[in-house]
Amino acid sequence: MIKQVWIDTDLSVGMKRHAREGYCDVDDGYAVLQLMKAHNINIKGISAVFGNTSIENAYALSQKMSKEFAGGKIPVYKGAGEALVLANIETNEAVEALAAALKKEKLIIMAIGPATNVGILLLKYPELAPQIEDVVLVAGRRKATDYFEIGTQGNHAPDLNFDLDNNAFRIMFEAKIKVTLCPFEISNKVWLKDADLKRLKNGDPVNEWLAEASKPWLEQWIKQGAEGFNPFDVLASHYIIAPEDLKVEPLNTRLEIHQNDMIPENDKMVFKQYLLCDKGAGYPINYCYDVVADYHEKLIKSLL
Ligand SMILES: [Ca+2]
Repeated sequence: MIKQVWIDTDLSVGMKRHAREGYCDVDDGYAVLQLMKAHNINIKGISAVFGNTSIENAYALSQKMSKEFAGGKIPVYKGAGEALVLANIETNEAVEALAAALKKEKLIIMAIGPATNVGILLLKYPELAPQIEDVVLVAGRRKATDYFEIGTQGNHAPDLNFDLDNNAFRIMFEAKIKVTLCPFEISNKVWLKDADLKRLKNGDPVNEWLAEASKPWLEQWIKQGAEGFNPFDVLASHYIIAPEDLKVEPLNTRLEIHQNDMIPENDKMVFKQYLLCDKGAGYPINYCYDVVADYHEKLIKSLL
């Protein structure tokens, strides 16, 4: 059966960070590539969103991937450039295009950036909620003390997609649509290393581009004491293509406020929202927490 999928992404492959030294995450590139290569997936559209990088960069990279690697057959739309503002909801090209697509047929949405575009859609077109088969996102954790540790030097990563737009997530839960979370807990079990980048370079231009652009990103992780990097977003695409390769359990999710774990020795009274998933109270979600034993080889083969 062919699955009809909409991609909402903050692609940032090869981009330099604007706020500090270094490069942006490459993981969206792996997720989009994997969906493009999958035989059971029909990509209906790509909407760009801010997140890892600016909306301008994410939009340009979405256009590049559609044009150079899908013959321009996948339409691309520019979405939100910042978190939604409840007091002044503004729609955008991407939200309107997604709404038009959902009016025609039911879709799975792979939302691998902040969920802003989906949140705006559900506020403006609540009647389209039943048309969303599943939204697959990269966010969440079981406990507020489950830190996202990168490398061996005590560096904590944010729950970036959720942190950038807490309200967008809450809107999805309150709309009672089916939500699947692929959190740090699962992606932290999947590693891409230098040998994998070498294997990826199989002569296919998109593979060459992605492998080359991943090198400085890999270097950043190695400098922090890691042996590779976690391609977070690819767990979302893999779940859509072959859910049997992931271990999933039904849990409930809720937003809670706790001290911000991004600040070491937090005595500064700095708090933030957490997206917690357990068997307690909350909105029902699917929680992906592990991969099958031969997952790494399956992942690499799916990208070649
Ligand atoms: Ca992303």
